[in-house]
Amino acid sequence: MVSIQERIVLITGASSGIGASCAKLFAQGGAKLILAARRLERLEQMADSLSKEFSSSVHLLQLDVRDRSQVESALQSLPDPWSNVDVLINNAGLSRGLSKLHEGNFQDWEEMIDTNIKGLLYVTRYILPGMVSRGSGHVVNIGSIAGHQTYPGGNVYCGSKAAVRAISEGLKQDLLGTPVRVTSVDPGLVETEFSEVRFHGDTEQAKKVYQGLTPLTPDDVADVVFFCVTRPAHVNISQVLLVPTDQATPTMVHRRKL
Ligand code: NDP
Ligand code: 8X3
Repeated sequence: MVSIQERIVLITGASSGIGASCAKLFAQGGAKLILAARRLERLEQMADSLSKEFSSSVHLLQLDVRDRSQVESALQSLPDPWSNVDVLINNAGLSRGLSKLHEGNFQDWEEMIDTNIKGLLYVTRYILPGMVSRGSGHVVNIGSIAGHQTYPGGNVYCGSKAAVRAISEGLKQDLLGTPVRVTSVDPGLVETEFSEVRFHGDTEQAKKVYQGLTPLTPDDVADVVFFCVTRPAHVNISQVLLVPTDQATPTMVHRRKL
């Protein structure tokens, strides 16, 4: 395992779920963290607990990845000790709704496309040139099983994650010949705020998604991300599809009777 000590790790969507778990695991490994999300209070609480628990150095960015000029000014004005990002974890993302496409909501579509695809591209575009010119770096994109197989009502969300998958592949091709690595970590069902966001705050409907099965935890996904990042420099874990044992495909899940 290669040490992550003192390496600068930028995590988008660090205020919750998989991003928050990654922050904790990388902090434990001694990394210096740049944590980005829209909910600054959440990030402040995390920074506080990470610096108490692991004496971590943390730099916070209140950032909406959908806003290109915001992304540009935040990432191009990173203070000196933070400007050479070693690891970028493109995790910020969301689903909205589960409607049939012909009944879909335009605002939901735009939110998903703007966050999951365009936001990921904006952040990557501003961070990657530094990695290429310094000759080191690692980009981890959080995709999804939904980028491999589409499910009913998943239309635009699945499309956005299929785009992430294609973008990860394209990045690998474009970076060939440089030492910069690209990994796509594609989980199945993970119990986070994801379903609550998908169902616009309907917690009952969200709970049903995980009822009777044992989903992945955000820590399970963070473990995989950490593993990929800490391989020796000549090893690139290109893609990982991880699902709960109770899940075979997006729609085939094993639920126990409650
Ligand atoms: P959460 O809802 O718990 O976390 C999503 C994170 O993304 C939050 O920190 C949120 O922060 C951030 N985010 C959302 N929109 C924006 C934005 N416009 N700008 C900046 N940050 C944003 O869900 P998960 O942890 O589950 O999701 C993380 C990633 O994992 C997503 O890309 C998701 O698609 C993917 N994924 C999730 C799976 C699951 O079953 N949960 C399975 C497969 C993939 P804030 O609201 O503060 O901005
Ligand atoms: C999240 C996985 O299948 O619940 O990306 O949409 S799924």
